[in-house]
Parts: sequence; C-alpha cells; structure tokens
Amino acid sequence: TQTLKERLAELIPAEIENVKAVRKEHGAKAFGQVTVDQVYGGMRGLPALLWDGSVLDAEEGIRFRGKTIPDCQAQLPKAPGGSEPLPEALFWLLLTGEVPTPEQTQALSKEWAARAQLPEFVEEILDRCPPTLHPMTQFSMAVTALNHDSAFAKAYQQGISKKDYWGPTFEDSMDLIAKLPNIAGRIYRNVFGKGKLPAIDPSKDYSANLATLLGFGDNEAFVELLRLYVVIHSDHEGGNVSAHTGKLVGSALSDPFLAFGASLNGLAGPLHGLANQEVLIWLRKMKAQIGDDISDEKIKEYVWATLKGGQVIPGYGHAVLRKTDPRYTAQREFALKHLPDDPLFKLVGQIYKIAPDVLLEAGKAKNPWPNVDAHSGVLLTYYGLDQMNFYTVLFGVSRAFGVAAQLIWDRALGAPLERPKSYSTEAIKKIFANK
Ligand code: FAM
Repeated sequence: TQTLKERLAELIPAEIENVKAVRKEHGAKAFGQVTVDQVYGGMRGLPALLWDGSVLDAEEGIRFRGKTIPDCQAQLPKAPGGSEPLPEALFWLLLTGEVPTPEQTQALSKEWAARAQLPEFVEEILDRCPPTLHPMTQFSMAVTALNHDSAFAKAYQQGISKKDYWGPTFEDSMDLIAKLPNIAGRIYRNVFGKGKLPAIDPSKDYSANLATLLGFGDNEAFVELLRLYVVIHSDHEGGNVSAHTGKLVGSALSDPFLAFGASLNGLAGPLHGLANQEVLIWLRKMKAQIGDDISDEKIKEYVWATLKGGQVIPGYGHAVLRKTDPRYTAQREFALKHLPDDPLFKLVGQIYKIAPDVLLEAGKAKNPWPNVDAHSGVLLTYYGLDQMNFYTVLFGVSRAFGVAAQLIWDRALGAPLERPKSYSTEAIKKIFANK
C-alpha cells in the first residue's frame, strides 16, 4: 500500500509546475482595489492567501478539496461498523485531493499510534501546571515544547536544501498530530482528575484512542461523535485566525510545533475557537436566569439583554459565512440521530428559531446564523464531557489537521516569508486627501 508521503512526493512536482504556469500567465494581473476600510476592518474579503486544501463559500460553507461535509460523510472511509468519516482519511484528502483506500486509512491510524508517545519532559511540564491554568494555555505550551525534537529545525541547522523542506515538515506534522491525543488526554486528566492515562492502542483509529485517553472510549456513539467532530473542525480555508497564524509563523521557517503553538494561541480567543466554551457558559447563564419554563419570549428577551449589554451572542455570526454553517447542520443531524430528546439539544434548536431574527433586527451582524460553535458543546456535554473550558482543546486537536496540511504544502511550493504593508492614519490621510 502506497504511503501518504510517497503519494505526496508524486504530486508535488506537478503542482509546482501548475503554480509556475498560473503565475507566468496571471502573475501581474490585479484582483481589484483594496479599500481603506479593509485596512481598518480586519482585511475582510482581502485576496491575500493561497490554500488549496479547503475553500469557504459564504452561502454554501466549507468544501474540503471540493467536497462538502455530506460528500465526505458519504465518500471517506469509515471505521468498521461506523457511519462517520475517519479523520485519517480527511487528512489524506486535504493533502492529496484524493480519497484514500481503507488500507491507506488504516496505515495512517497505525502510523499515528506508533508516534503518539510524548517526551517525558513534556509530560512533566503538563503535570506541573496548576489546574487553574486554562487547558488551551497548557496545550500551546506542550505543543511548542515539542520543538525540542523537530526534524525540520534539525535539518535546517544541518543545511537542508529549500526544495527538500517539505520532507521534515511532513515528519514533524505527523509527529504533531500523533502526539495531540496524549497531550489532550493528559491535560484533561490533570485538570479534571480522571485518573491515570491509559496506553494508546495501536489497533484502534485516532478518534477511538482520543476517546479512550479522555475516558470515554467504551462509548461507541461518543467515538463516532469525535470522528465527525475532528473532520468538521479540521480546516476552514486559509484566512481564519488559527490557520492564518500557522501559515504566517511557518513562513518564517519556524517548525510545525512553533507554528501550531501560535495557531492555538489564536484559537484560544473568544471570537474564534473559545466560542464553543462561551456558548455553554451563555446557555447555562440563560437557563439559570430564566428557570425551567424556557419560553420563546424569555429566550428572545435574554438574547436582546446580551446584545444590549454590549456582548456578542456566542455561536452566531461569521466573518465569511452568510448562511447557517454546514458544520452546525452536520452536528444537528448527529444529535437528531443520537440524542433527539436531550433538553440542551432542544434548547439549542429553540434558540436557532429565535436568535437570527433578533440579530437581524439589531441590524449589526452581517451574518445572523449559527456557526460551528453553537452546537458542539451540547453534544460533548450529552456524553459526559461537560468541562466546557476543555472544549477548545478538542477544536485545537482537529485544527492541527488543516494547519499541518497547509504548512507541508507551503514548504513544498516554496511559499515566501509573509510581510504585508502597514500604514499610519497620518499616511492614509495624506494619500487620500485629494481623491
Ligand atoms: N452577536 C452580536 N454581535 C455580533 C455578532 C454576534 N454573534 N456577530 C457579529 N456581531 C457584530 C460585530 O461585533 C460587529 O459589531 P461592531 O461593529 O460593534 O464591532 C458587527 O456585528 C459587524 O460584525 P460582522 O462583520 O457581522 O462580523 P465579523 O466578521 O466582524 O466577526 C465573528 C465575525 C465570528 C467574530 C462575529 O460574528 C462574532 O463575534 N460571533 C460571536 C463569537 C463566535 O461565535 N465566534 C466563533 C466563530 C467561529 F466560526 C469560529 O471561529 N470558531
């Protein structure tokens, strides 16, 4: 069975030529103007990054190498007896644009299980953290510390040729992804006191091992949820904060551990990955304030009160999407299948009927619809993983797939150091004074 690295080595030369041809023919052409508002407004819609792994359409949502989430659920290999796509197959797809065979998928599971062990000093760093140190901070510290054994950093010191950068980047990326379940599991057990970490089972797939390390491995429905969860949170084109950060830091030839550690610090922001924790906190506060008789009217009042308090409705809105996030829909369908009568699931559905109209009436948010975070915590809570300040760690485990895939392709294509131009307001006033 051909390995992922062998298949990638076959694909890279043709893609280098493809990019050369596109730049030769179109390189000097302009997308269009950049407005002053885009400079002040967070670069919304600014054509600035290249990434082939996934593209986000405002109306339709994410496509992974052209495939929607339902396409992936239909076409990607599953675990024996499972119905959700395997993250191993998603990683193969992100990197190659091809669907791997079940054998190739299984080989990835084994490869990651073989590379899963953490260096002892990283385990000690995690064990020394006070439980009051946020799980995301611990996560980023451990990932950054893995730089200690980076193949890329070592190769660079030994004078590797630029055309070979992608090889050690691939090796570091495989080690990174493989080691995340042990990091996440160790943090979870340290912070929430769930006993000794079990060993990785080399005969199990990535999600099954992750579930076991968290203490939920004997619940097949939870393992299936993790498979879906890791697939849908993996990549969301190149411009979201965690993907963009990883790409930028990697462009300085910082190795994948340093680059993904930076991504995690971006993901830890409440407007990005931490939103899945914020949603649960918001739901809990709403339930505490309203009590058990949660009528539409009371929910509407609570949503308005949040907005009037100058806070955002967590789990709603998006910088690109202008429709309900298909990652929300995929989770809703999972819930309808596995936990249709769960009260918290029903509450999320009730809010879905009310919050968009309030956001539309408030008139500020360009997208009043729910995003991926509106639903994820409800599913994890149902299965007993109800420690919400751990949720973004799971988001981070998944996002490593997209960030690592980008880093490998950036090095393969010789992506240069990223260095956009900044302006002062004084300069902007001068430039546009007479225009
Ligand atoms: N609740 C209240 N106000 C919102 C809002 C929401 N859910 N979404 C946007 N707005 C406001 C936004 O704060 C801005 O107000 P100001 O002009 O006062 O700053 C205005 O509407 C225009 O913003 P926008 O252009 O519609 O959205 P942005 O592209 O600036 O921001 C988000 C996009 C995701 C940061 C924003 O929708 C938000 O804060 N959502 C709540 C937090 C959240 O759920 N984040 C997770 C996003 C998810 F995709 C992820 O990355 N995991």
